[in-house]
Amino acid sequence: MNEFFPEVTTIKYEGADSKNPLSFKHYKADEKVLGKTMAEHLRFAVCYWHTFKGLGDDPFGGPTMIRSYNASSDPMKVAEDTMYAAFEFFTKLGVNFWCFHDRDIAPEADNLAETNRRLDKIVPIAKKLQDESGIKLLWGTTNAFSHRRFLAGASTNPSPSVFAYAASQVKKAMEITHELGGAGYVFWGGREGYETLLNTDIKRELEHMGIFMNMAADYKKEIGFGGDLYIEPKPKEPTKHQYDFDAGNCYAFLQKYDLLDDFKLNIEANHATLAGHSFLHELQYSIANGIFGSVDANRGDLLLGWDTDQFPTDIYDTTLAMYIILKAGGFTKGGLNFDAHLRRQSIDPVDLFYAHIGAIDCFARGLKNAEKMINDGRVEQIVKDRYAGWNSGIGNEIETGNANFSKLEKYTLEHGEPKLQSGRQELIENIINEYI
Ligand code: XUL
Ligand code: CO
Repeated sequence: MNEFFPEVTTIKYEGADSKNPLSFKHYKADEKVLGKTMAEHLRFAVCYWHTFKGLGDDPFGGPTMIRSYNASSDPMKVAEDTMYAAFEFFTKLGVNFWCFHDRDIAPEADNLAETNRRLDKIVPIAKKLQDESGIKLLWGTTNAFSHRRFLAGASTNPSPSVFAYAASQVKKAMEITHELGGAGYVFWGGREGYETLLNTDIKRELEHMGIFMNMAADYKKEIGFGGDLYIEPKPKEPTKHQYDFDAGNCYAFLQKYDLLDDFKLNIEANHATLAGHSFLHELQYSIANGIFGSVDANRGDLLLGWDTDQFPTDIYDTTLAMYIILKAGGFTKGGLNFDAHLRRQSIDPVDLFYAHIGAIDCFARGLKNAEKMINDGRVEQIVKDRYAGWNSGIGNEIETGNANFSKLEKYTLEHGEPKLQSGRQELIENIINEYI
C-alpha cells in the first residue's frame, strides 16, 4: 500500500516531559476524566476541506503546498488517493472522526447526474476505509457556495432553479452522510445573505430558507437518517451579511420556522469572534436555549478581521469551553471538529501533524483543567451564591409567576434599598488561573 505520510508513524502519548514533537503531551485517548475517556469526551474530528484540499492559497496567491496525493492529472484518481491519504492521516493521528463537504471528496462534473456518479464511486471507498479503521463520520455537509451558480446564495437565491439545484445537492449529500453512518449533518450558509439591500428582498429570502430547512428535516425523516442536523452560524465572509449571523439569529430563525425540534447549532470559535461575541458566549447562549450540538474548533486573530481558521492554541479558551460543555452534560452526537488550516508558509505534510497534535493537546489540557474546576467547585459556588436570592421568598415568587408589579411595589416599599453584592470577577479570574 502506497504511504502518503511515510515520515510519520502513529502518534503516541508520551507525557508532558517528552520533547518528541510527534507525540501527545497531554492527550491520552483512554485516560478517564470524570467517568469517561478523553476520546469519548472530546470526539475529535479532522476536516477534509482544509486538511486535504487546502493547499495554502489565499486571495493574493495560488497554492504553496505540494502533496503526493494531489499529483495525478485525473481528478478521480486524485479523489481516490486523497481518501486513502486522509484515512492514513486519521489513523496515524489517532482521531475517531472526520468531516467532509460533498465536493471535497469527489470533484463536480458537468452535470448533476455525473457528479452524483462520481460520489457513488468514492463513497464505497470511504465506507471500506471507515470499516477497516473504525473511524467514524462526525458530520457531512454540502458545498453550496463555491460554484458560480451559487453566486447569489443557495436556498436564498432569487432564482427558484438554484433553490432546486441546492435541494438536489443536499438530498444527495444527506444520503451519502447516512450511508456512511454520520452522526450529524451541517448547514453552513456561506452565501445565504446579501451584498446590498438595494437588490434584496430579505423577507422572501428568509422565508425560502425556512422552507428549505423544513424540507431538509422532512428528508432526514424520510430516509431514516439518525444524525443531528446543525446550522453553523457565521456573520459574514464570503457574503457581507449572512442570515445565520450568530446563535441568537439562528435561534430566532429556528423558532419562527418551527424547526427547534429538528436543528441544533454547530458553534465555530472564529465565527463567534467575527460576530462580535466570544466563543464562550456562543456556546453558553446555545446551551441556555437547548440548541447546542457541535463545535468547529479553531481560533481567529484579533488583529485581523477575517476568518483565519487557525488551530486552537489558547488553553484559557479551551479550559472554559470544556468547562461549559461538561457542565451542560458533554457532547452527545457532536464533537470537536478542527475547522482550521495551516498557514501558507507551513508547506510540509508533517506540519499537518504538528498542527493537529497541538490542537488536540490544547483541548486535552482544557478538559483536564475543566475537570479540576468542576471537582473544586469554587467558581460554581460563587455563581450559585450570586443567584441564591431567587431560590426562596420574593425571588421564588417572581420565578414561579406568583408576583406582579403591584406586589413588587409593595415589597420594595417595605424592604427599601436593595442590598448589593460584589460580582467577584477578579477573584474568579484568580481561581481560574490556578488551574491553567
Ligand atoms: C466556513 C466554515 C465551513 C463550514 C462547513 O467558514 O466554517 O467550513 O464549517 O461548510
Ligand atoms: Co466551520
